[in-house]
Amino acid sequence: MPIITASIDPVTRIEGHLKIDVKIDTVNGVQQVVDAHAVGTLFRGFEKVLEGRDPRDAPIITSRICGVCPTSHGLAAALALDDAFGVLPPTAGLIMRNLVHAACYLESHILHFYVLSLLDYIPGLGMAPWQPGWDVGRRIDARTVQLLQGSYLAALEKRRKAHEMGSIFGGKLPHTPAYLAGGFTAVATSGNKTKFQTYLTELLDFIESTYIPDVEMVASHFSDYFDIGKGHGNLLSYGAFRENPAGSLKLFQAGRRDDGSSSVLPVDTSHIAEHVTHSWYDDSTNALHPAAGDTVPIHPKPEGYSWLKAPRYDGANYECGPLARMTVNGDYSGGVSVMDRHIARAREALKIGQAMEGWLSALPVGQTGYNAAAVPETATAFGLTEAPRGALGHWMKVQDRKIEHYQVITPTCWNCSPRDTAGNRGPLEEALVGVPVAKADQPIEVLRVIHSVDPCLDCATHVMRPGKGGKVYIVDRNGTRETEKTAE
Ligand code: NFE
Repeated sequence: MPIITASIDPVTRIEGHLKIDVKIDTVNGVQQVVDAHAVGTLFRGFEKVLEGRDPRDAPIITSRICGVCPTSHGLAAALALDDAFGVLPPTAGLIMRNLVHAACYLESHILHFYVLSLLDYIPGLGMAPWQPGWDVGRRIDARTVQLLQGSYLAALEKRRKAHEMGSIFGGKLPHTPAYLAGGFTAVATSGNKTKFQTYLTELLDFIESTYIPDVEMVASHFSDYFDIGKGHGNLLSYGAFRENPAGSLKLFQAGRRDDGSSSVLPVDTSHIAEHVTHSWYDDSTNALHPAAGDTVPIHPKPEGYSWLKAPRYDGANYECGPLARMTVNGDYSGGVSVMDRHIARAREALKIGQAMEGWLSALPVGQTGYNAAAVPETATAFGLTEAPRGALGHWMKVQDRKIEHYQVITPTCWNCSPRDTAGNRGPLEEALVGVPVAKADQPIEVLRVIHSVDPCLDCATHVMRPGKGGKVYIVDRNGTRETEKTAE
């Protein structure tokens, strides 16, 4: 049989726009994926938007990179500003940074399992937009499917409540304006602490009584997926949720774990470089550290096939996300697979929710959340944290009190990166190779692997192109309209 090429474009039930091309062939009598390309189909120019701006704008602007992990970008930018301004938050600010960031994790993890992944395993409700859909098989009995569909509907409400909880201190979500250099804008009252606890109790109950059992239920019917979708097997975490201002204590420790090894290696970000050989960026920017990297789009380009760059650590591929965090931290000891990712993510939600209770009770009432600091004349700084989907870094240079240079490496850039200069596949691409496919025209097995890494191409890429005839206004940095033209 000839090799079949299947394109899933766009991949649905993810954030943003991802295209996956797979080659399917029969090997040893099993029809399976033999090669894969992950294509980020949109350009994200936030780094260029930031150049020339006041550094204090960075948390506000970068949180617009994405609607599902805006607090992570706000926090990463604020950490870079702490570093640049030479300031650390007071206890109240540190705790509120954690609580609002953690609220976003709960929202994101619940959303991911129920809304983005579950329908790879059970049919959706018998109406649009759930039908028509791909054939997901009938491994789970009708009564259990009905229970899971009920959890799906409950999850819609719970994830909204997670956002409402975060907005108690964040002011609003998804794009809270509360993260800033030296801390956080809010001041806690005993009333809003109690309100936060009420939401948290309800969400913890849902995670314990519904989310974790539902994931385990699905895993018990799809136990073959503990052996599917491994990829390179290397895991990376920057560590997250500081428990003291300087960050020497964290809920999740930083570290790397290489495939086949049980030892946790340190993370030294000077070993990170972004490859662009197969990305639509100028080759003169290849294999640079993010502090020196640039965003120079070149499209088309002979070897290019994605707007994502390919971050590598000492030239090696690393997967990041809840499984990496939980494994590196010693909280999870399974393997690397589709189901390990789902189970680690659910258990992480519980661990974070329980930690939130401790942070909330330690949150001082009536105390300022930030320490003021002046914008420095010059600085070179970075902020590292973990977004729900994994390792997130912002690198910044300040010159004449303005941002001269900014680079962001998102978790999805690690996970969904294209091939690097050496030709090695990115983590998701590698995880897809060997995946058995029953029906090449409905490769649901491929979708299960893609969804397990929870891609967010919004974080990785962005562009807006006006339709023909659309009015384009070019606005200078002071907000003054300079020119107007008609798009062709
Ligand atoms: Ni748009 Fe994000 C998270 C970040 S993933 S969701 O989590 O950073 O690239």
